[in-house]
Amino acid sequence: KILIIGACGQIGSELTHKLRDIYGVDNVIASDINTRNLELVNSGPFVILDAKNFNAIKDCCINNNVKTVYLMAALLSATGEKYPMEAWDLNMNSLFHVLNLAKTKIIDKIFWPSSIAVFGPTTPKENTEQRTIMEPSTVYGITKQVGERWCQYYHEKYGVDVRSIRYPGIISWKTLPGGGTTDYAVEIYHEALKNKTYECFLSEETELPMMFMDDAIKATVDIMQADTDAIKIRSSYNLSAISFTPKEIAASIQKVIPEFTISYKPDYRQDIADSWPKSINDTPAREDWNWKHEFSLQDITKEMLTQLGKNNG
Ligand code: VAH
Repeated sequence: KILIIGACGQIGSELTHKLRDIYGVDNVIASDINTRNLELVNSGPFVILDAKNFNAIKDCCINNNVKTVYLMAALLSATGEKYPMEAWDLNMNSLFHVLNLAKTKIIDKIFWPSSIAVFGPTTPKENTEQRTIMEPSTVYGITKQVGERWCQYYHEKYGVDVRSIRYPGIISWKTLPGGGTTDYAVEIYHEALKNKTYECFLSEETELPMMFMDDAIKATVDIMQADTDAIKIRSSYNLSAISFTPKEIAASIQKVIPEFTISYKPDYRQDIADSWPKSINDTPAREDWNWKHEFSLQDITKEMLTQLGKNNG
């Protein structure tokens, strides 16, 4: 069976539905620290699980014959700057717990998300390579860089089959993101429909790598279904789709909602965004396990406004 830790989150909730479509509802156990996402909680097997509690995760895996774990729980970049020690505690200890369950053969396979946040201000910002300077300046980025090192170590030393992707900013409409710097790219659609205006917490020229949720979920499923010898990188794969600035996403919205306006009021998240790449080179993922993205910014804007428009009646 499959266990998803952090299933109530932005990616976890959609990943749960996708994995249930593929493997069957009863074969995918969703878990989270609380039941904040009732749609998800009521959609199939769900357990309350603290990602920091090794014995709780171990018992859940043994009692339910779980062999694959998707660890989607983490404090993201903006929250991590407010609560550094909590971010270190959750992001690192949850990873150690699942790596150790795999080392002791209680589980067989792990998916663990990394992020473009592993790159820092000294990383070349255009077409950022898979292997390059990595001096992350956020707590979240530090946890992801160190986490990648541990994943590769456990694979090489103990044969653990852990697979990882450096997600860019993810845009989706089903579940709100929480505590991310790229969250502006989700908020803007909600505000465009509700108020026809948005005050952006990043400056208009802040270019960041982004991806629609459907592409991110496809990549997650694809890397986990790939033959193990196709996975040549056991730290984490760069993954790319598109890059855009707040100015560009606003323009794509104005094509649909001409009266939409945007203003800019950068806050503490501007420094985080400025430390990240503008675009990512994901050639290894495209070569090793045939990754390719599908959604353009125009596709994303159409899908977001259509789906959110339906939700708002
Ligand atoms: C964040 N959405 O903003 C996450 C992600 C690359 C961004 O890691 O922290």
